[in-house]
Amino acid sequence: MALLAATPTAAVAEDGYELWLRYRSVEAPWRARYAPHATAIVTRSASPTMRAAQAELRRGIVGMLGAEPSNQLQSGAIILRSRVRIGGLGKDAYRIRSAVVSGKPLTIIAANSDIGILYGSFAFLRLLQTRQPIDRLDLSSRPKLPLRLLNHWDNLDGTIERGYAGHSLWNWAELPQIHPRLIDYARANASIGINGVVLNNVNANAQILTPAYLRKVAAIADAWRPYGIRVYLSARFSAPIEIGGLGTADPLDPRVQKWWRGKVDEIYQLIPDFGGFLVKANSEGQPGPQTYRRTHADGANMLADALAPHRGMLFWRAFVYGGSDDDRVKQAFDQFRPLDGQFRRNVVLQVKNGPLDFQPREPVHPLFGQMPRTRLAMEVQITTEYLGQSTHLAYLGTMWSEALCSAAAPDSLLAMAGVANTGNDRNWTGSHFDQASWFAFGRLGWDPTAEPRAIAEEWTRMTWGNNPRLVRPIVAMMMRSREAVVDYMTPLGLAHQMGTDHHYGPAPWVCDLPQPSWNPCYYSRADAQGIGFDRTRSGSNAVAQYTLDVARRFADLNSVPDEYLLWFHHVPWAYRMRSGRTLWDELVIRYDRGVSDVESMNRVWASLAPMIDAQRHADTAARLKQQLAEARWWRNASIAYWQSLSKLPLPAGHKPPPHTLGWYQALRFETVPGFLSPRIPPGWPCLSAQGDLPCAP
Ligand code: GCV
Repeated sequence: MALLAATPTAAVAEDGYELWLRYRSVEAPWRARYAPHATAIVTRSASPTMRAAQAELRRGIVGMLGAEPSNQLQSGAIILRSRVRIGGLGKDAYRIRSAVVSGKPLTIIAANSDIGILYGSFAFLRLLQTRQPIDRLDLSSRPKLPLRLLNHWDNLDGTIERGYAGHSLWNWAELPQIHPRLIDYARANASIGINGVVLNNVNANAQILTPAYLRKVAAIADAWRPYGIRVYLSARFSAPIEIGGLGTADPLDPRVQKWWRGKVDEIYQLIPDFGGFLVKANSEGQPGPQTYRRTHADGANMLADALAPHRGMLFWRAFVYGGSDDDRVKQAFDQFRPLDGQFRRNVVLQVKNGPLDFQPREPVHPLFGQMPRTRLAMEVQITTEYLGQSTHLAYLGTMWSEALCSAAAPDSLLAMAGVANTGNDRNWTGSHFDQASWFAFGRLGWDPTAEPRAIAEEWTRMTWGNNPRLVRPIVAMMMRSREAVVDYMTPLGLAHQMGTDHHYGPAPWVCDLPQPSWNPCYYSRADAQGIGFDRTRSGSNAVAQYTLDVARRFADLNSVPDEYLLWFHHVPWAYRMRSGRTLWDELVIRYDRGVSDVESMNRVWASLAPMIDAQRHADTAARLKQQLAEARWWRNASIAYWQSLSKLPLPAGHKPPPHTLGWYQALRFETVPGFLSPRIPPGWPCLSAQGDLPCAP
C-alpha cells in the first residue's frame, strides 16, 4: 500500500451508476506491476457467458491500465479455460493461478463451467481494484450456498413496496425490448455471485403469469442467461381463480393441480431454465392453502410437483402471523416446525433472519437449525424499511453476519434471499452507501462465514478508492453504522417502535391499531413499572422455541446479552444492568450514544471531502445531515415517551428532549414512500432537516 501514498487519486465527477465496477485508472506504480500480467485475453470458447467474461476483463483492463489487451497467446496473457474438471469444486467455482508456459508468464482462470469463468474474471478484476498483487496467484473459491437470490418487491404498475430508490427497473411497457441498464444490473449481480432474481412482489399480482407478461419475462431471462442469473416469479396462490377461470385454488383439487401443471409447462416452453416460484401464502391478506383447510405443506408441495419435472424450485415463505392470539414472534415456528419432513425435495422454506420482521436487531429465527429435514433459505431485507429507509447510513453486512453466525444457521441453509434495494435512481439504491449492502448480500451468499469488515473494505476500495486515509475511516464508519441505528431507534432489544404503516420515524406511543401486533406498545409492554416483553416461562415462553442451551442463555437475566434484554424480559426501570447503571440510565445513554455516533459520522465524512468526487460526497453529506436530525428525533421522541411512563429524571449530563411528547406525537408523514398521494393538510407540523424545528410553511 506504500505505493498509493505517493500518488493520491484525482477526484473526477461520478454519479454512482457504475457501482463497485468503476475500473478507474490505477496509480502509475501499480500499473507498472499489473500491466505485464494483463496483456491479452485468450479463450477458445465463444459462448455468451465466455464473451461476457472477456468483455468484462477487457473493460476492466482498459479502464484500470489504459491498454487494449490482445487475443494472442503471449507473455502476460490471461487464459480462460472452462470445463476443466477441477476436482472438489462445484459448478460455480473458479481457480486463478499464475503459471509459466514455454517461458511465458500467464494467468489461468479455470472453472468447471463458463459461469465459473465469469465469476473468476470478476474475482481477478477485484484483485486489481483493491490493489492486491497478481504476479504469483494460486487461489480458488466456490460458493457455500448454491442459490443466491434477490427478491424484488416490484409491482406491475412500476411502484416498489418498501422501495426507496425510485421506480422498478422493469419497464413492462418497453419490454420485451431490453434496456441496456438491465445488462448492467446483471453484470453487477454476477460480480458478487447472485444467481437468481425474483422479479415481482411477494404480494403478487396473478397477471404476471399471463402470456403477455410471460413473453416479457422470457426476454429478461434471455438477456440475463449469459450472466448466470435465472428468473423466478412470485406466484399468487389464487391465480387459478383470477386468471384460470376456476372457482377454487384448493391445492388438493385435481383441476387446480392440472391448471398449475399447464401454467408451469407454458412457462418452461418460453424459459427453459426458469428458476421457479416464490410464494407468500396466508400472510398479511395473501391467499393460501389454509383458506381450504389445507396445510402450508399441501400448498407448497402441489406447486413443487408442477415444477419438479422441469427441475424448478419452490420457495415458500415462513413469514406468517395473525392466525392466533399468541406472541407474534412464535407463530411462524409454531406453524412450520411440525411440518418438518413433509415438504418435497424441491421446496425451500424461506425464513426471515429474525422471528419478527427485519428489525434493526432481532435474535436469529428459531427455525434455523431446527428443521433438519427441510431445505431452508435465510431471507434478509436489503432495502432498509426499518432502519431509516434510504436516508440513514446502515451497512447491513454486520447484521446478517450476526444472524448467519448464530444458531448453526449456515449449516442448515441452501439459499440466501435478499429483498432488493434497487430502483431506477441513477445510482440504483438512492443512497450511495446502500450499494454496500447489496454488495455484502452477494458476498455473504457466496460465503456466509465471510467477515463483514473485509467485505466493507473490499467495497470501499472498489467504490470510493484505495487511499488508506479514506479506506480506514469509511470502513470504521460502516462497521459502527448499524449499531448506531439500533442505539438511537430500538436499543437493548426493543423492536418495532416505528411509525404506523410507512415505518418511518418513532411512534412508541401507538396502541390503537386493530391487529394487536401492529402496535409498538405490543412490543415494548412499557408501563409505569418497567419495559420489555416477557418471553420467558412467566410470559409468552417464546424462548422455549430455541435449542435448550440457547433458550437457557436467553431466559436467564444473568446470561441474556444486553442486546436482547428487552426482547426476552420485562424489567423494572430501576433494574440494575451489568454496567452497574439502572436500566433507565442505560437506555438514555444508548440513545445518546447512537446520536453521537451519527455526529461523528458527519464529521468524518466532512473531513473526507478532498479525497472524494464532489457529487457523491455532497449527496452522502446531505443524507448524513438528515440522518442526524432524524437520529435526534428518534432519541427525543422515544425518551419523551418513556419518561412519561417512568417519571424518572435523565441521568446527569443528558439533555431533556427539546419538545413535549405531544409535539412528537402530532407529527405526520403522509408523503413518505408507501403512500401514493400526498395527504398532508396545510398546517400539520413536520420535521425539518435542521433538527427539531417545524418546517417552514
Ligand atoms: C411484502 C413487512 C412489510 C411488508 C412486506 C412484508 C413481507 O410486513 O412491511 O411490506 O410485504 O413484510 O415480508 O411479506
